[in-house]
Amino acid sequence: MKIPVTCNKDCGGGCPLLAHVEDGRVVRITDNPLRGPYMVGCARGYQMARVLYAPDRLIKPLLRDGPRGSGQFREVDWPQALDYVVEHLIDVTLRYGPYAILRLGGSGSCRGALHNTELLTQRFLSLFGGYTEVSGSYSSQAVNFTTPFVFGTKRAGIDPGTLQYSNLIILWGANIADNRLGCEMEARIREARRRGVPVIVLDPRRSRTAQTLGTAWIPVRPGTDVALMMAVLYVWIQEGLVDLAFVNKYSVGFEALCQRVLGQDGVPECTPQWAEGICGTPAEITLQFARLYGRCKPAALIPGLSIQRTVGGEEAVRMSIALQVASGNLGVLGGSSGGQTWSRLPGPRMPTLDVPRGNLPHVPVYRWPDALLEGTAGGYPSDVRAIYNVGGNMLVQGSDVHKNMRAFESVEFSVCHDYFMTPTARYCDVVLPAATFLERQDIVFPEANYLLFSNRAVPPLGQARTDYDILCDLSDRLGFGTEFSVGRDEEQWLRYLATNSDVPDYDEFRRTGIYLGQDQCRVGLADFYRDPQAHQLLTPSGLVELASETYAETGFSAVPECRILPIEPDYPLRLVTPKARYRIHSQYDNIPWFKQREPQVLWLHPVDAAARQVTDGEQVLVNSPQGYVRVPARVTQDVMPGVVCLLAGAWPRWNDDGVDCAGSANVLTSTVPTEPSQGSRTHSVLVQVQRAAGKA
Ligand SMILES: Nc1nc2c(c(=O)[nH]1)N[C@H]1C(S)=C(S)[C@@H](COP(=O)(O)OP(=O)(O)OC[C@H]3O[C@@H](n4cnc5c(=O)[nH]c(N)nc54)[C@H](O)[C@@H]3O)O[C@H]1N2
Ligand SMILES: Nc1nc2c(c(=O)[nH]1)N[C@H]1C(S)=C(S)[C@@H](COP(=O)(O)OP(=O)(O)OC[C@H]3O[C@@H](n4cnc5c(=O)[nH]c(N)nc54)[C@H](O)[C@@H]3O)O[C@H]1N2
Ligand SMILES: [Mo]
Repeated sequence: MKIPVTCNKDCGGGCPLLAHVEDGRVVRITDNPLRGPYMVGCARGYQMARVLYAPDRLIKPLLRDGPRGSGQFREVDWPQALDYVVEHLIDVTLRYGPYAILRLGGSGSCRGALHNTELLTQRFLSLFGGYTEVSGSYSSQAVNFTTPFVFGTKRAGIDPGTLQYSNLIILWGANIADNRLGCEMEARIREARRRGVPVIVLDPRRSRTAQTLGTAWIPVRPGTDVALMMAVLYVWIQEGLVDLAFVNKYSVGFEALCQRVLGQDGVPECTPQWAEGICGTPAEITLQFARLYGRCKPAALIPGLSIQRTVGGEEAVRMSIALQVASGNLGVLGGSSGGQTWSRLPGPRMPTLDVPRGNLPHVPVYRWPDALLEGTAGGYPSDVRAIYNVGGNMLVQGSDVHKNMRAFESVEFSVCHDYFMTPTARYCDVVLPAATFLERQDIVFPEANYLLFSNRAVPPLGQARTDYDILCDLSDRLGFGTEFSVGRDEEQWLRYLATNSDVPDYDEFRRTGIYLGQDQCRVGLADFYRDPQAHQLLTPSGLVELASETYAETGFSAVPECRILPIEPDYPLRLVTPKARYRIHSQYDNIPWFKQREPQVLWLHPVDAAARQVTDGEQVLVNSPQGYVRVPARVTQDVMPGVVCLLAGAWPRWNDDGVDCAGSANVLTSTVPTEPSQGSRTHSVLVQVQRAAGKA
């Protein structure tokens, strides 16, 4: 039997797949043949059966039976587990009020209409009577915060299909070959490259994208992109490459930006030589790049989310937009807005599970452990005593793992739904075994213009249950079961949601697994480009605000500026912590097939290695003010001098000295956010590296 399913992992993808089921088991997963020609899945979806049938998969509810973090649990039956949860949620709320429960979660299942780990938990806790919510996004907080000041909207993305019209593609901190950022993106770029289109990759390391998709790699130190972007604009101004008619028609603030770039009030001229000192990018390369970019149209600038997960990342966002405006590429087929590539444009209508929106206290997600540890005394809106975690491995994925452990230790009660005994689950009091996407059905939202139906390939393994079923049972016990489920099971929900959608035939949708929206070449802000008067932006001027007085009200400069974290004598290396190819964040780290394909190592340039007498393969100690990690060094020219790289997502393994010997990147990161967005800055981390011999 071949069953259309959807990989709903958080790569922007939503990949249409086919589960091959024999004798009640998923034996293989391939692409759904009814997909579009450029839609291809990847190992993380094709190999999902390894997750489904992993020997360490949780299949029974567990209650903690030893100290937090010890991993000692005992199996209980479902009624016992659910009664325990109900009793403790009520107890905490009676004693401390409703806001004492913090909702945590992450990218677990964030693309489903029904089995959406965030919406489900929000709905449940809202009906329970309230909770403390985390606001913002680990992924894209700085760009989400900043873009509305510039465009009046966040919705300024592109469809990958439009790349067929591009004559230049710039992947600015976007590692498409590993991270995907949508199901089609990689194949579309590959196709453009075959047409002879230059694909320029700007990254502190020669990523797989630089190796396999790029026609050129331009190294740039992490967190310094804004300076390089200013130098590009400088060259354009000097060489008459600015599209002034475009700038005047569509934007305000260009003059102020020019003044900044040309140097004024003690701010230096942003020449390529100036940028070289900051970015480490040779001035000659910047000059050539600026000329190519200024002349080759249309040009699609595809920024990764990486450039805004840095200190001052807000400014990189503003400058990348400014470049697309100054070069006349905004709103144009084959161009892009320079804002988030990953920002859903209006697509086929399909509602999701709704959440009663109350007036809840919020804490910025990047600061959740601070909110737990400091509470109202530290200026946070509530004192949290319990954690409800669904679809997140926050202890590992949140910055500063040591702090996260303290935060989990500080609460009186914690629950987790997951597939595995993750490091976060180990710190919880109750761990409930959840079903994977192969064991349930859902409607899934990809980034591009289509919807996917994911059928149930097999029933849940053992006693695992869907998050929806778990929360239905808890709601029943708490007396609001009818409000939570509205009497609908999974199938009834999906049929109900589809009734109010653009999908004309639910059964056909379910059978094929895919519904394509009409326009596969949507361009963000295309209406505004066609007629800026009739489609004014929701900014004070109605135009793109390259300088923004409203933004200045946040306490930062109206004009984009360089706010770059300086290195410190004790921590002279800049660490980046990008995504692994064979993990989704921390997911799959426990599955040997994936683990074997990507050893957890510290990338270190030969110059930095020699200065520390480190040889390739040798164990090194990496430390920041937050902690120590011990991993083998990979001495390589594929990372810039002065920069080191450790992929995010490894589950920590502590030795007796409190050193993590697995290489968990967030042992080194801090919860101090980038301002004013309060976003993550996991690519602005300063560390020192030394030989590990005798140290750990
Ligand atoms: N250093 C560093 N840290 C980072 C990042 C970085 O680049 N560097 N990236 C950040 C970003 S962008 C993000 S989005 C976050 C992600 O942070 P998280 O979302 O916490 O990361 P995951 O490891 O994907 O954790 C998801 C968990 O949900 C479980 N899960 C998956 N599907 C389901 C489901 O349907 N139901 C239930 N109950 N559980 C499910 C998985 O088994 C897994 O344990 O990490 C952030 N942290
Ligand atoms: N395989 C895989 N794919 C994923 C995910 C995953 O966990 N695994 N997570 C998904 C999610 S939730 C998200 S939010 C996206 C994240 O997408 P991104 O944030 O774009 O991903 P990163 O891997 O953090 O960084 C991408 C590239 O940028 C480089 N880089 C780091 N800092 C800088 C910088 O300051 N400037 C420049 N120019 N480059 C820099 C890194 O070396 C890396 O090669 O990826 C999604 N895709
Ligand atoms: Mo993310």
